[in-house]
Amino acid sequence: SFLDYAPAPESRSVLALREEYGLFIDGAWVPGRGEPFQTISPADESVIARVASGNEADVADAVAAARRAYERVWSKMSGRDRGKYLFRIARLIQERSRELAVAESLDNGKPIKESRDVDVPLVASWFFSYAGWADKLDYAGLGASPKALGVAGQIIPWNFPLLMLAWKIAPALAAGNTVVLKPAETTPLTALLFADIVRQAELPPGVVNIVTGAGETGAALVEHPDVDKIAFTGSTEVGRRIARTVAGTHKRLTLELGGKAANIVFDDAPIDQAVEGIVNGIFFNQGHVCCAGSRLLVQESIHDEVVERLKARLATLRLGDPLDKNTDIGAINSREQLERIRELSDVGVAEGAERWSAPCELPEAGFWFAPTVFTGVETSHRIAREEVFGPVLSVMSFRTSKEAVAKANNTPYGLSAGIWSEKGSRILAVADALRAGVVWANTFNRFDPTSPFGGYRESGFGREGGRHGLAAYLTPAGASTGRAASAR
Ligand code: TXE
Repeated sequence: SFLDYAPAPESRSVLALREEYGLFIDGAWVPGRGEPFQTISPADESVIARVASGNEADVADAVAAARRAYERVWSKMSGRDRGKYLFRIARLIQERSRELAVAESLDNGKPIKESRDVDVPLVASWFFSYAGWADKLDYAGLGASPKALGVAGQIIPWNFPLLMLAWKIAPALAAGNTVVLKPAETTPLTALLFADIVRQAELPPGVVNIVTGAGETGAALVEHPDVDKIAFTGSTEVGRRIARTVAGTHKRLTLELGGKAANIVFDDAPIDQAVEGIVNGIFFNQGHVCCAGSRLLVQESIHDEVVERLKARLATLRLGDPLDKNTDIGAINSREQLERIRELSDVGVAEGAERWSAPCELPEAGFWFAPTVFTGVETSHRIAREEVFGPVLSVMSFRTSKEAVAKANNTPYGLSAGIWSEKGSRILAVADALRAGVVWANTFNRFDPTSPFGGYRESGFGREGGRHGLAAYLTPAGASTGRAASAR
């Protein structure tokens, strides 16, 4: 029957990978001066490729190339022409979508279903959306003829490697900036394939530069005096360090950091739909999602029923080979992250919460963690307060809307939240009272290039997406940028 139908898994043979990758600077591949590193598949720990590491001098070369490209070409080009390049990139991403999806799943460990149906289509939509903005900067909300900032330094994490690249590069280029981007050290592959796309699209050399490496490479980019803007997505700890470094300089800064989102289910919610939303909210991408619904708040009268249905649903999820089209739960991105998840999960048990893990067999090689649900969680428990960034859900209950809001807001973070209810008035009132940058109602983890995304408090500041995301790379006409001011 059709239920037995098992599509052939994707394979790395659709990729034409090189054994070694250099840095992409000024439109060309150059060797890095740092110690090269290997990028591995977290599903079986096999080596994918050797990747160059950029040191301070390499970062300086990349910034110089970006500055030249900005001054000589990109800032002189009309918005319409910049838009044409962005449209071209978007089309190339669509044409090469299968290859990009396989590369992403291989390097990151996420199920091919997700990279194929979520990540890569969103990447294309981000470039399409911002391509349309390139000749409409007057509508960015900063008055007529706003100006680009100059050279943007962009540092991204490993959970959505290509999508985070798109969130950073698309608005920056549309607004007329040039960029130096540093991918995360465990997932450089799709950024390197993107460099090929940049070449294929015949972007002027230096407009996009990709410098791979670890934290030190990122730090060199943050410290470089000729960078005008830093855009960072990653841990709160590194975000804080970057903010300190940038303080007192002319650099503009946006930070997108961690989260501990509440997913609130009221007793009038459509339960089947809510259970799917809870699963998607926390187990999508193995829970490596800054806006993951990691705290489930369920109204007391339906708590037991929701937990029971949730466990039954989790028992049906298939964990395994990220390239298998039937896989629902892939690999944890790195050994370090797996250790972090294990440690916090054990703390959960030690602090008195009840742990349940989905009954699935974990492969021997690679990094794996079964979908896990904690019940009996107290607001003081570490699993209720700290970002686990893995497939671990903490369940708590509440009686009234007021209590739900108080519990949801009881966190140092403020990135996202979800509400499940049939009552529109309740949804509006609760959404208004939640301190979160994004609130979903009867859905979760939905992204769109026209919606601003970003947080409050320790989740960072600034918005990405839509007009606000564009404005983050612009300055009003007449307002001199820090760099121009300091040059006078
Ligand atoms: O993050 P890092 P890690 C959270 C999540 C996770 C934890 C640690 O809770 O468990 O952070 O993850 C670069 N100057 N998030 O250690 O180190 C680094 O090379 C400049 C949430 O992987 O912040 C990588 O490119 N850059 C988050 C990027 O910063 C530096 C996504 C992120 O890595 C640097 C990722 C430095 N001093 C983790 N040190 C989210 N918001 O989605 C490192 N980097």
